[in-house]
This record gives sequence, structure tokens and C-alpha cells, in this order.
Amino acid sequence: MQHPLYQKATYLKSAPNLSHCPEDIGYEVAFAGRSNAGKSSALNVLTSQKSLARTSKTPGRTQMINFFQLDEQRSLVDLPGYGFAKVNVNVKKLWEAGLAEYIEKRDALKGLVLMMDGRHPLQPLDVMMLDWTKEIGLPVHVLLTKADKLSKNQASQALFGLQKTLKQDYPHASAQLFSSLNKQGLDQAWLKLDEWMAFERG
Ligand SMILES: Nc1nc2c(ncn2[C@@H]2O[C@H](COP(=O)(O)OP(=O)(O)OP(=O)(O)O)[C@@H](O)[C@H]2O)c(=O)[nH]1
Ligand SMILES: [Mg+2]
Repeated sequence: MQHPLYQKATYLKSAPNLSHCPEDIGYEVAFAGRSNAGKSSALNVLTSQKSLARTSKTPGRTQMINFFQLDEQRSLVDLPGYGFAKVNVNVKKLWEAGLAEYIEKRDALKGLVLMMDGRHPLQPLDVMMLDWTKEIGLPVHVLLTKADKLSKNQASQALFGLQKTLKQDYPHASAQLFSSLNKQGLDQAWLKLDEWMAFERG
């Protein structure tokens, strides 16, 4: 399975903070989530490329704001993971201040893909991310990932439970099941990206 827009992705640049980011124009979707949740893996599957974003078994692999350009107007952005150092720390403090600034001030940023391991979604820092994005009005789409590690029943229960919470407390967020391993949920994820990227499928 391929998508004509995302398969064109090429590495553009890495920035430590907002002031080093490319010009703030067009459409961007960033991938956030706990370290090791599978952000970089999802980016590779969504762009049909084996090693566009670097993946690793070692948490904390991604340390900069990494831009992957799709066309002159659009980019996907791989963000460093949070939560591998300490729990119960304010997510803004835990992350580099530059990263918080990128999320709060970037005009091109149209939506955040929030990756959560389907086996333990809604960890304290995930909840903080949902609170924060709600506060600043940034739309979120949760990928409940590593769905291949769950039974069909466990997966639908996890999704149902999450959707209930989102409906109640986080109307700016939607959710789906996803697996980079067996490519489950790819079409649904592309549909959401297309919407944020203002991309009309021909
Ligand atoms: N079974 C399974 N493993 C996955 C899946 N997605 C990622 N992984 C594995 O999980 C580990 C972490 O994946 P990454 O994509 O590097 O995670 P990340 O969120 O980018 O991590 P950081 O950059 O450290 O924040 C790797 O060993 C991947 O192979 C999935 O859908 N299913
Ligand atoms: Mg990564």
C-alpha cells in the first residue's frame, strides 16, 4: 500500500528549536508520544520508506525536530519522545523548551499525531499532552499502536475505552488502531493526514 503524497517524503532538516525550523508556511503534521511508542516506525510505514526516520530499541533515539518534506507546501515532523527519563514531571519541562515552543507557536502545524502503545494508553504524560493541546486548540489524532501485540478483542476494548474518554474530555482528539508491523490502520491514518494537509485525493 502506498499513498502518492507521502511516498514522496524526503528528509529536509533537523532543528533543535523553533528558531532553527524551516520557514513557517504551508501544512505540517507532527508525530509525538512517549519514547519508544513507535513514532519513527509509523512515519516510515506511512511514507512507504524503510528508513526515512531512524528507529531504535533504545528509547530517546529521536532528539531533534526532524522535518520530512512532501512537497513545497507540506511536511511531516518527527518529534523526540517524552517520558523515558522520569514520570510525573510536567511535559513541557521534560521536553526541551524549544519543542514546547514549536508546538505552541508554529503556524504551519495543523495537527498532532499522538502515538500511544495500545497495551498501555493514556499514561500521565499522554494525558498532559491531551490537556495541553486542548488548551492551545491543536487537533490531535491518536494512533493506538503496536496493535499487532493485542488480540482482536483487547484491541477493540482499548480503542473503545479511549474513544469514550476522548468524547467526554477531549473533543479535539480522535483515535484509531495502528500497527507499523502489519500495516493495520494505514488507510485511516492517511485520511486524517490528508484532511490536515488539505490534500485532495484524485
Ligand atoms: N510489534 C511492533 N513493534 C513496533 C511497532 N512500531 C514500532 N515498534 C518497535 O518499537 C521500537 C521503537 O520504535 P520507534 O519507531 O523507534 O519509536 P519512537 O517513538 O520513534 O522512539 P523515540 O525516537 O525514542 O522517541 C522499535 O523496536 C520498533 O521496531 C509496531 O507497530 N508493532
Ligand atoms: Mg523516534
